[in-house]
Amino acid sequence: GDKWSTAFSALRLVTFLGVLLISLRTVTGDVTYSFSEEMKHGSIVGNIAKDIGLEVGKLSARKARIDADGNSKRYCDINLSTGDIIVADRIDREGLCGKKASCLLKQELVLENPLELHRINIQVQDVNDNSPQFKKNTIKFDIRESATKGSRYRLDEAHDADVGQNTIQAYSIEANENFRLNVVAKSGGGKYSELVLEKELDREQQQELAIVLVATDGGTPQRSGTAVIHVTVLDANDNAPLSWCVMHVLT
Ligand SMILES: *[C@@H]1O[C@H](CO)[C@@H](O)[C@H](O)[C@H]1NC(C)=O
Ligand SMILES: [Ca+2]
Ligand SMILES: [Ca+2]
Ligand SMILES: [Ca+2]
Repeated sequence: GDKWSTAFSALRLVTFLGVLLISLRTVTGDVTYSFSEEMKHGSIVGNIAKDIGLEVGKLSARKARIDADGNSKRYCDINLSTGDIIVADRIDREGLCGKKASCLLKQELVLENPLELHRINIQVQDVNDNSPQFKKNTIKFDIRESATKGSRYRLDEAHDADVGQNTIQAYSIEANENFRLNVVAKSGGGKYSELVLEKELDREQQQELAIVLVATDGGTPQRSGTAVIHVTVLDANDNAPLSWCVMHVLT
């Protein structure tokens, strides 16, 4: 009936407007480049004229320019005499994509007469520009000399803003008499480490220990970060009142 034909005309209008919008924003194929973050201003990402098959001489006449795609910033520029896409603003993978394994930066090439858009996808490659870092420079433990061999002490994790091989791959401690390091892989990815008591502590011999803890990434060149583990050895007698208390409650 009438309702149906009205609905049908409305649908046709919407479709028509949709087609009109699409044709106004003709996107003629994407161009994808793989490019490292942190390259200096003016570095060449690729040659867009060659990649879309447009004569370099036509770039100026068609007012070729780079626009940001969506709400991203404009990171690139075009050299109208060569057709090269060049870096115009710092591309920082960490700032753009954080811990995401893949980082895609979208820009757009705009040509006029007739209007034509080419999407430029830049797959931003990580560079090892961050070192592992511990939240605190010193990690403190008070350990009683009565602590038994095999006792474990979990250490703070270090953080590295890079991804993949460029993030933390290993932890180590400097050689010492009392402790070894155990590295534990977390179920959700990442690693933490713990001190394991290998030789029991003796307060008479040593009241304090300082052991350097190192976190290293797997980048080239490799980067590392350190923290110092301070162990204060407490007298075994210090826990006497506590065990007396426990005994007292138990009896
Ligand atoms: C464009 O490229 C030419 C040739 O490499 C160079 O001489 C010129 O300085 C470049 N222009 C810009 C704006 O980068
Ligand atoms: Ca960076
Ligand atoms: Ca990085
Ligand atoms: Ca790193």
